[in-house]
Amino acid sequence: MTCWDPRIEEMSKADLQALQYKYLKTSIYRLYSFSPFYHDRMKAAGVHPDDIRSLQDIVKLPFMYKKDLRDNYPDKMFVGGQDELVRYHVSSGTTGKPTVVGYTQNDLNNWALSVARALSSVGLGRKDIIQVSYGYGLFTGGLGLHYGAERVGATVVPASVGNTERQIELIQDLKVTAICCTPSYMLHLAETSQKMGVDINKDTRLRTAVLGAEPWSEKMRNRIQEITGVKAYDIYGTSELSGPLFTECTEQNGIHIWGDLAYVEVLDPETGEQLGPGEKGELVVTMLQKEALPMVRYRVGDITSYDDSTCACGRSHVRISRISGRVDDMLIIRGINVFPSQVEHALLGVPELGEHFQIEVDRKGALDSMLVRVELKPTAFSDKIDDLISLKYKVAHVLHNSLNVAADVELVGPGTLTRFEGKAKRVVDRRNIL
Ligand code: DLL
Repeated sequence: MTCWDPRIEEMSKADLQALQYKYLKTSIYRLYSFSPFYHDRMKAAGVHPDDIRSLQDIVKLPFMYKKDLRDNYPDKMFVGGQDELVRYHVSSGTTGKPTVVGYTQNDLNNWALSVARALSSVGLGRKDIIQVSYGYGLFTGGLGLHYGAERVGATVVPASVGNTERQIELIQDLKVTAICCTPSYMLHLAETSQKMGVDINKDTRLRTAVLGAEPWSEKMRNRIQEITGVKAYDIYGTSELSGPLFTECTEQNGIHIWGDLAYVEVLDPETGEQLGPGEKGELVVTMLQKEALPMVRYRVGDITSYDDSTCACGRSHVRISRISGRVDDMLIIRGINVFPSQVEHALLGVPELGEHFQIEVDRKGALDSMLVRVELKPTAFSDKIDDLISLKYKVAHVLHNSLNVAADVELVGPGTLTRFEGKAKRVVDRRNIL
């Protein structure tokens, strides 16, 4: 096991909780005094910083939502003056207004520290050459991984996204040992290298992939590991919390949340009640040391569960399970909740199918309809119409069994669907388009 910060990462639970309480209390007093937004919100909830007398009292504090950031665009929620800020990141803003996140120098230091702990927990360090193939710029992926990788002393290749053939040449020529990108881009990279006649396992030194920024499944991990021979680790974070922050360790058994930086709760999204270990609900995060844009009880909208037992790696901090979807990307098809990750999981159980798929949701009359368009593997591609029809029925049956709702299926040839360099757009929902 490689701990970047053993004093913190292996701290006893009692000491960690005492530290969390100290940071929480400081942060709440600061917000009450200097953030008009949070001062008003606390007053409306009838809570004063003096009411927070233990870590458990966090439940008395009001929530923060993504909508708050949009409503206070661009910087009305920031604490402190512009002269204390050293960077902005801006989220893509696919729905509604974008959100802006500001960072002080301490915020950047803590972010890099968090990523450094994350990268060293998957075994990366000074001997590694890490290609960062997340977008650099307003998106947090590129710069977030970049500074964390430099902090562990690795050599960074700031490749950013795009120009996949060139990326593969760089992996070969610069003897890259680890890559950071989205899982869908990792698949695209694997496909492109096959086309170029490059066997990632034999012809390169790539052994580790740090994949995140979009939902993916355990089956997808297995597929990526099989095709490429690379160990794939899940990395998680959101721009509002800083960017990419937390990963699994080499046990691949849950994402470690550094408890001195973040306090996590998992809530029933309907009632807002705290759930227990292993129970799935909405992730709510309080950042304990953030300065420019402190986030308290932030309703992230991601669905997960937590485990507070000590990991086999020795780290004592809480772990969360792989994100299975978002409260708000949940599709309701004829009254039934469907997550794109469930569809992926079901499709990957069919050996003839490739990894790329798209879900189209529409409304025919009063009824929702769902079409799942999925690529065949090159080996399963056939011009025998009967074979294709029976495979199509098989896929429809698998989907129905797993989702409890019927879906139309369209099988398409390998390489037909759009590839994404950033986050994959798996769902086209036409129901809201008038
Ligand atoms: O995606 C930060 C990031 C960059 C994470 C690089 C990991 C690697 P946002 O653009 O604000 O930030 O999007 C955050 O993406 O709330 C999740 O819904 C989703 N997401 C991020 N990582 C994962 C993951 C970055 N490992 C939103 N698994 C989050 C599932 C993820 N979903």
